[in-house]
Amino acid sequence: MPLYCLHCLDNETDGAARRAAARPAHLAWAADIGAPVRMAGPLIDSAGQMVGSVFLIEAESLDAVRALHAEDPYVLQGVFGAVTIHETRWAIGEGKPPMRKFVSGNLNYSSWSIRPLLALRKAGLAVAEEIIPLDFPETTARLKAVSPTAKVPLLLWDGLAIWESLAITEFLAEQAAPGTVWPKDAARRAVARAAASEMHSGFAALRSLCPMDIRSRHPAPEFTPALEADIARINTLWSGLRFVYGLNTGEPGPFLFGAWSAADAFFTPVVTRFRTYGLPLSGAAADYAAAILEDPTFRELEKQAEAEPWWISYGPEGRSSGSLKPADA
Ligand SMILES: N[C@@H](CCC(=O)N[C@@H](CS)C(=O)NCC(=O)O)C(=O)O
Repeated sequence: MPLYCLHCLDNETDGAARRAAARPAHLAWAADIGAPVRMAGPLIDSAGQMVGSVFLIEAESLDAVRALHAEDPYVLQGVFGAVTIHETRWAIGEGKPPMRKFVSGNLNYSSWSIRPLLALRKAGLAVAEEIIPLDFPETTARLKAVSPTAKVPLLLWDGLAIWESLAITEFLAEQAAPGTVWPKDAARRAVARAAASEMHSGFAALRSLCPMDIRSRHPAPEFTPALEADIARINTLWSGLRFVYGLNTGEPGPFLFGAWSAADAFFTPVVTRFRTYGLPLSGAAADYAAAILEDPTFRELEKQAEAEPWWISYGPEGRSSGSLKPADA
């Protein structure tokens, strides 16, 4: 929320008298104000007299803060002479509110966004979430305004902007309790990172032929050799990891490394693609996919994806523009 500084000097004729008369009403108004007042107090001259007021107020816009100021009993009673209002930023000082925000695309479609978002939610870190719907006319401008790559996901953490899903996930792991994002055990952690990296840089055929669309079901695309190779590798990888790590002691659970880890976050969009396009999975890989789809953190995200008002349809040329209704509605 933008922060505004209001610098208000009393009128030189009778400002002091008007201030004294309006003060109780002004203090009651200030205590009751809806918008967050980050700071308010008098301006004091060298003789110790109140000669004005200063405010730091969070508001949606300059117009919103002006409207608020117009209701101040000091304004209504003609206390002020010169008033300036400027937007400001809290760069230094104890009152600086933490600015932690995760910016994603629509949860239904933005597979790169939901990977670190799952890690963020699993870690339970206090970070606000914002969605920039993809493929609308204003999308690129909105992305460029916040992200150096004009892509999501993006993590804003106080003064830091972190892009790239894998880098965000690693940063979150450093903030979270050990074992919440990556496995505690060093060997498992190393292999979990390898699996997540393989996903981050691979499976191009699956990704382009079967775009993520969590809430919908589509016919399977033509099985090209590259798509078949991706499907085979995923079956082998998931079954193999479940065999070696999943059934092992230490960090038990139904996920790739037993307990949930960021490797599962990276493969969750892949699991949903298998469901959306009815792609073949067998044995332990199928059990793993079922566990992901039943996971409460995924279920919550799925509910949000189902409720999203934004739609994108995919044709042979790729994505169409976004719309507020499904293309076949
Ligand atoms: N390598 C990046 C990929 C990010 C990416 O491609 N994000 C897509 C959405 S899933 C995006 O922001 N596209 C921009 C657009 O659609 O305008 C990552 O891992 O974060």
